Amino acid sequence: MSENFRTRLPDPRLQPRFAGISTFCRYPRLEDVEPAHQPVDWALFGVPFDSAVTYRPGARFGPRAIRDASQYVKHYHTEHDVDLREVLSLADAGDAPVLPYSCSANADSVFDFARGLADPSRTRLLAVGGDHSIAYPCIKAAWERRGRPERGLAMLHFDSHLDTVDAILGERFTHASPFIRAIEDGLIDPKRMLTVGIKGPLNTRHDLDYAKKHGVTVLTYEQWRGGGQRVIDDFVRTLADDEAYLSFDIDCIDPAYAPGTGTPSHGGFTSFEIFQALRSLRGANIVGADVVEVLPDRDVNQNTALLAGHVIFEILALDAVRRSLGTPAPGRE
Ligand SMILES: [Mn+2]
Repeated sequence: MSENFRTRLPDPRLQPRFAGISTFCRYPRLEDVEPAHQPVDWALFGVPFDSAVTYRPGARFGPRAIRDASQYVKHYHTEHDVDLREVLSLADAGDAPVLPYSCSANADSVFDFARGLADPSRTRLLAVGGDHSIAYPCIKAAWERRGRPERGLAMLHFDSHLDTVDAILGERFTHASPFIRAIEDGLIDPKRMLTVGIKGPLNTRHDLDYAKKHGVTVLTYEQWRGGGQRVIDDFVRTLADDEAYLSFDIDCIDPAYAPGTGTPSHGGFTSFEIFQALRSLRGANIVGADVVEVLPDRDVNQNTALLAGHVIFEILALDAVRRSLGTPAPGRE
């Protein structure tokens, strides 16, 4: 085991990947991180909550399935030429305490857990859902941990859906509402929000009105295919060092590649294309993230959970490559 690794991981040639207790990507449990590697740069945690869904339930089993599937996620990124272990101290902080019988009480519980986790000023958080409702308390925690920036965080959002519905059946904290709540609270700046991957039919022609009225940049999957990558490139260039939160709904990927999700619609990113799109965010200053909506019971082969593990790897690699290129990260100057 090399001494200059910031994350100490079991050697797969000495301890096979199929043995031992599963953590995300085999990262150490937060309480097992040695003092030299604290505070950790990123703490991952599960949020096994799916009571806020509008269609298929089952995302509460996402964190466990992703921990299991991600045992085979390795650590050297060939395209970015960065080894996550060398640059980042990474840990699995377990699961947030969830309250499955109330969407709003659960949001409070997840926020209370996330706001104080590890070192709030230096450790960034990546939440693994759970349904997309869990993004709201996680965005709120990221905003608070970054010192409550007045104009809010920038937002990079991958999804089939806008998730800016005001209320469904009287509930305001469903998985269709995290971004309207975050915009209302000033946690994110809609004028620095990019949503990528919208596809499939919507309920009405007015479903995009709220986002467009507030200045969200919306890039449908078809637009991305038709040369829209330059919209992402321009957006990332304009953001420069602005602190951004990345929210990733696995349903932006085509159900042919990620069938295990709750509100599937066809005609989306292939797994290779989503890696291309994520890699193109290189340079963005990502201060918090989530990966949500994996329903392992809908995917007998667990491809969706493995893909989610790779998406987590891609997100962390963006921060690793940014730091390894010498761009100072807040809290680590
Ligand atoms: Mn969503």
